Amino acid sequence: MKEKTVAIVTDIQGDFTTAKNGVLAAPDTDETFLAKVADATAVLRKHGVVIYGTQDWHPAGHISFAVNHPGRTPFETIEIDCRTQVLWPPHCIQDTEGAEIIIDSDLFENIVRKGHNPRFDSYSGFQDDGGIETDMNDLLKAGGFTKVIVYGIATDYCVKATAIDAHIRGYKVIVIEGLSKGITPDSTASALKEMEEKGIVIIDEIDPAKIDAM
Ligand code: VGL
Ligand code: ZN
Repeated sequence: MKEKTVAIVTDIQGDFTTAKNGVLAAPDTDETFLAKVADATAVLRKHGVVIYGTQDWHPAGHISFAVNHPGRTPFETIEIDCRTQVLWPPHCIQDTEGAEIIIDSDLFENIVRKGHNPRFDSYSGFQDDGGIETDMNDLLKAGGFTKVIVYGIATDYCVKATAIDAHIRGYKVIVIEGLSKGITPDSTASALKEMEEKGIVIIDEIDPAKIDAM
């Protein structure tokens, strides 16, 4: 029997893209990249892959925003309750334009929001840094999915955390490097290495035959 495959397209939101002059744009996230992601997603969908998205969805008082820590600046790292927290410019604030997903919403069967708890960051689409699960795993279990394809923004944060959490939960995981962009080159390279070492398959472009054969 053919295994059921879901693609989780992470955080394709204005604030993370150069195409929309995003406040936290990953380099090279221009219209060309967005078109490539949208086209590949449409191809996967035609091939029978179900498409899910994640959406970073923060309240204005979110713990990850440097402005909420007096004297701190974006991209600094601080320790909170024994967790390392990178501080970001305010981004993906609920109900703002920058939080909108900017590829065709008709592609998606489901969007899972994350990062709404002001006290915890949540790069992963499965759970936040406080260990509270989103609906993702229940939805995937209910749908009978066994394989998870992950791509989007940012390779070094959301893609990595979502792929690793899917792997931990027992799914076969494939990350598509060519459909993902990271925030910095160094953290992107180490994220790809870390995922590969865990047994996550990294491929450059979508390849339905290869995905089926896994
Ligand atoms: C993300 C930075 C800040 C991500 C979220 O999901 O990749 N990165 N918030
Ligand atoms: Zn965020």
